[in-house]
Amino acid sequence: MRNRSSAIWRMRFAVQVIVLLCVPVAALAAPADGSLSPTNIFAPVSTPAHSILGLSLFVLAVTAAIFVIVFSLLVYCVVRFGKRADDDGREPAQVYGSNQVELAWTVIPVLIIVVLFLATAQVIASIQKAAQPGNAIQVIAIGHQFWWEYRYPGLKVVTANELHVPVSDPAQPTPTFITLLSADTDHSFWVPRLAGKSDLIPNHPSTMWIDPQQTGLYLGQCAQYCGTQHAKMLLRVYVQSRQEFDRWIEEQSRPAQANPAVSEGQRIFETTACINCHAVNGTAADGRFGPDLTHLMSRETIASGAAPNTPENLRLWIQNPEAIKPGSKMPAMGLSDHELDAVTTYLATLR
Ligand code: HEC
Ligand SMILES: [Cu+2]
Repeated sequence: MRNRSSAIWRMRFAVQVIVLLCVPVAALAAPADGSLSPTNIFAPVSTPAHSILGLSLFVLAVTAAIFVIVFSLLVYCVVRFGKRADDDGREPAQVYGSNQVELAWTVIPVLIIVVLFLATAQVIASIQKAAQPGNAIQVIAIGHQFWWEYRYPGLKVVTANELHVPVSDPAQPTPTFITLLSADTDHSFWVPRLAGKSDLIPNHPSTMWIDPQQTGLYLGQCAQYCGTQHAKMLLRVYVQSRQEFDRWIEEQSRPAQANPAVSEGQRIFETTACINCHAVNGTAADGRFGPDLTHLMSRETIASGAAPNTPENLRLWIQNPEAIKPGSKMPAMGLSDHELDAVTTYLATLR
């Protein structure tokens, strides 16, 4: 009698363990409030991200099957062969060596690994060898500590931190091919809903591509530790309709408009070291160490997504970048309150 009740207890314990182990998987698959995280790897909108999700689900299915088989056998053994109340305390028969069993547990895992390897290699190859159509958008992305520079070669557009690309109709794809470069150390471009991670390595250009099929804002994050402010090196990709994108390109390719009302701020900007690091197209400022500011106000955020682009944040940033991004590569320039106001007012005209 005691035997049976202890077996039932063990069985119940095993079931509880299995249920507990399943909770994180269920939580991953379905967020409680039903909303989608902007970086959700389960909601791809671009071909490379779709292939990667398909592969992940395949790997998950294979490993889940292995888990269920191994765990069931384990539970069976615990329940069936555990110590019993009427145990006579003698050592059970010891078995050494079995060619069949050893072959089975060597060959089967090797086969599983080969299948996983081939599936992965196939996805990598299909993404990497995708041909670049003539109408593809070209972007050069340059990783800097701790911000992103984007250049549209041939279009005279240079911007920072907020990448704009056109939506790609699957019937007539207009993918964006991105050449990845680095100005200093390793970074990694990762916008999970659009594509897998691709590293930006100094002196080693690489390419990736996306063909987002839905307009919207897609977020990401530098995925390779690159220094103090790596965590605030955020990625923002704006996928726009073709008309909006063309309009954006047109606006971005214009030089900055001179505005006599803010000439004091412009003068301070141009006589302080700002222009050694920042460019404002159409003026004397042609620094390249920091973000291009020609159309600063067309961006929703500053400092690589670290803060919304409001006049207060701009002023605070120029006064003391450390207040927003400790360890950033922009120094506090020690401007007076009056100079700060004037420079901020000038920057606010750069639309
Ligand atoms: C030594 C080079 C350097 C100097 C000098 C410098 N900056 Fe910067 N600036 C940077 C860098 C680098 C960043 C990017 C910081 C980051 O996001 O990590 C930046 C970011 C900015 C941004 C935010 C741009 C964006 O889109 O995120 C503004 C605005 C700005 N600087 C204004 C100024 C002004 C005004 C001055 C002069 C008072 C100045 N900077 C002087 C290097 C410099
Ligand atoms: Cu980085």
